[in-house]
Amino acid sequence: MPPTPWPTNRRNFLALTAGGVVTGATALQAAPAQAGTARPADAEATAPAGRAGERPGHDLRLWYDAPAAEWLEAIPIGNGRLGAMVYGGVESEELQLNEDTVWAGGPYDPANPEGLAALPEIRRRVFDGEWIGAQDLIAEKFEATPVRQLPYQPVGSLKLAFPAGGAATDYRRELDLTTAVTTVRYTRDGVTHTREVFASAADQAIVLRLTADRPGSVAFSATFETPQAGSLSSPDALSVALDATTETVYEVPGRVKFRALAGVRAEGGTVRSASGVVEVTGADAVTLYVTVGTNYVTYQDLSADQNARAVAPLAGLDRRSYSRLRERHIADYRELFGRVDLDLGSTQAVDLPTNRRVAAFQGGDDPQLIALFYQFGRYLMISCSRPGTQPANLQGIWNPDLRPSWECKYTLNINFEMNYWLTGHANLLECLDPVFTMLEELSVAGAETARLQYGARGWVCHHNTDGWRGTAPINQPVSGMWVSGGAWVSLFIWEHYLFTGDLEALRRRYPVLRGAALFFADSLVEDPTTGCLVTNPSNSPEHEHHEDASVCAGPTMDEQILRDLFRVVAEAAELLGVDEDFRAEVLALRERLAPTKIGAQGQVQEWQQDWDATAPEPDHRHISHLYGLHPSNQITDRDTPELARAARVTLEQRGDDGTGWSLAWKVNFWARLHESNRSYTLLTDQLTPEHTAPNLFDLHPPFQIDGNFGAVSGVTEWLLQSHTDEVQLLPALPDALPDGSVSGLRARGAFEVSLSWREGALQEATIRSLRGAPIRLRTPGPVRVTADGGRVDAERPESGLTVFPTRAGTTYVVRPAHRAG
Ligand code: FUC
Repeated sequence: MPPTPWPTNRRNFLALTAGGVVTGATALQAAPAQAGTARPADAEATAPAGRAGERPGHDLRLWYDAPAAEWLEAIPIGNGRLGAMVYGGVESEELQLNEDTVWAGGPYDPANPEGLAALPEIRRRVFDGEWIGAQDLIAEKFEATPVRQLPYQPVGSLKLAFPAGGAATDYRRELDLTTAVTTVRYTRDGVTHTREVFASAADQAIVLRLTADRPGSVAFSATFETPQAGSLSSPDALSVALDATTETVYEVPGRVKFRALAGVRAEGGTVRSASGVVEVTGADAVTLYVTVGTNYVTYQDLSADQNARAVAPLAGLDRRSYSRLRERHIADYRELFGRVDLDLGSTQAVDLPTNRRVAAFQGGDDPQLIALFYQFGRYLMISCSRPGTQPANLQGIWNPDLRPSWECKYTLNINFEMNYWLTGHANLLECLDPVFTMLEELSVAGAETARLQYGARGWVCHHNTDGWRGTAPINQPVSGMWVSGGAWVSLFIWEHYLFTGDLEALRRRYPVLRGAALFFADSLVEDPTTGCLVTNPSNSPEHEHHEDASVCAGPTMDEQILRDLFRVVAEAAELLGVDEDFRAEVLALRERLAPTKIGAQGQVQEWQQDWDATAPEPDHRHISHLYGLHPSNQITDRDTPELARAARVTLEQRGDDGTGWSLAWKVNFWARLHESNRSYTLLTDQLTPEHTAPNLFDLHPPFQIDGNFGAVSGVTEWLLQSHTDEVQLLPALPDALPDGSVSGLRARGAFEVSLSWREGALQEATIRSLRGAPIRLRTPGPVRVTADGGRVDAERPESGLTVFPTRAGTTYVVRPAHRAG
């Protein structure tokens, strides 16, 4: 057996869990640490747009029988950086465009230099229960300057107008998730028109193709419109250009400049461009491509030439035929999308347009809608977060408004992390890449905030950041004064390591993780009542413990996040053979964190004091103190049964209503508690028109993409969990989904997992070991394991737990013991 590349052994596991102290419960923080490499996906056959899916009832298309009348009916496409919402009109077409670096404002440093002097008094007021006074002082002296971060901005729209004509018949528009191509087709005046649009990462453009079944029938005029201060031009006879600068109305004036180009390549007919409008008449077919360049290099640097960047992709676009551009796009997309296949069964409902399915959805009558929603979430992730792009903001990359809700920022007190939970299990780890780049940037920007406002080393980021990597507390203290945003996001560095075993990536990113911990090593303070080390000031995200007061010391979530952060920094330092002293220091700090407590109502206590019963909003959407249950592993029914029971009480108290993302978090929470049917019901609540738009965007409301991504994470948790030192198969399978299969999931420990089930029981699973780590496999019943045609010797310490070593590259077949041959 090859050497194990990571510390999976129980000794290590137990040594690192000794620090958690829990009132009335055993505090085990399971610490699976594992290894592996990404597998290139096998390409699947292309299903031509407009035809039936490859497998009946397994059609991964969103489709509609009318053009989009509004933005939430339009179809999102994206290549990670460029996004468009495609309306699919008959008289006109609109591609509402985004580029992920188009933010209002410009480089600025919001750290408040008055903060440090005010900090001792703020802390005193918090410890003395003068919360409103503390918040007043924070608002006066401790908040960011300016106090609001900047909004993410739209580029504008490319608009096509078609010649007048009769009514359209046989209209259909669709998005094929297996190709990431959207198609519009209709017949008008005896001619069938077809339009395909996709956003190519391979060729860095949005590509639109117009064809007709009668020669010479493609005609339109095209131009840009923008809400920004911009101008139109016709740089040559075949293209139009939009040049603009983001709004200047904010305290940080707009300095992002961009150029959008639309170039036309017609087959037959004539093309002419003048005064920013391009006209095509009598063509057989037209390929039109849109490129966008901006001057944004990094959050500190706007020195790029937007014109050169918009022009750069044109050479490749001009050289390639449309079918080649399409092929390159599909091959690139499928490398990611094609890894996971999910089949939950299907009914007649699959024949309905997607918007009508959402309106009619009741759960079991349309299980395929759950699979479609799942794969749509994976599609969105691939479309808005790729190596080299900005990470997914509150709306991914899709935003038509100058003043979007919550500025369309990166909100770190739940939304941003939820965006990325799916990346491990749903096998899209490459999409995490922009998060790591952002973390590096935050570790620089946040070092200034740490130094100026806390007199601390390391780095800090509060509850939001923007395109300029603002890290100081913003808005009102009740929401903005949360200190653990950066710490939470930095844990993705460790998660990536658990799923891949990529030690070199961990080595590169370790300084960021270390810096996150260093900040708390310098800024934690001793709670005068308990002697524990606590954050102060902070809050339990956005939740008031008393009327108008949320600021407090040591909210449970902070202490849980730091328990994880200090542990993983210590584990990483040990693995990398670095920082022996700091390792000892963080482990000692970890011992002194406040434990997760159980309150008088039997609930998980949200704050150090048992305020839960009287807090003014008992059904608040944030359930931050259950961070320990999900995404962390500090609360499990096996290792901390009292806390798991208390988590149930908390979830009952909070109730089953909420925003889209809040429902999605509850799907994950109940799955972790193995309450499959409750989890399922919450997902079905999410999949109703209140929380799911006709185009399947999740609604807070308004549109917020975290709910889409959180749901993918939750559905995966029904089928596979790996947050403890075990890989669990079918840990929370809902009764409503008795038959199905999934392939290509990934588990911590670097395993690729496929499985099928019938009548609610595991039929077969295959586990491919990517790094040769040993596995502790938990199954619903006893299983036998074979590999290379022979039986695998396994230990069975208890029923349903099978433990065996693995070899890298070997696939293990797992079958119920009673059926195994
Ligand atoms: C947090 C949440 C809100 C919203 C916003 C973007 O502030 O409390 O519900 O999701 O982020």
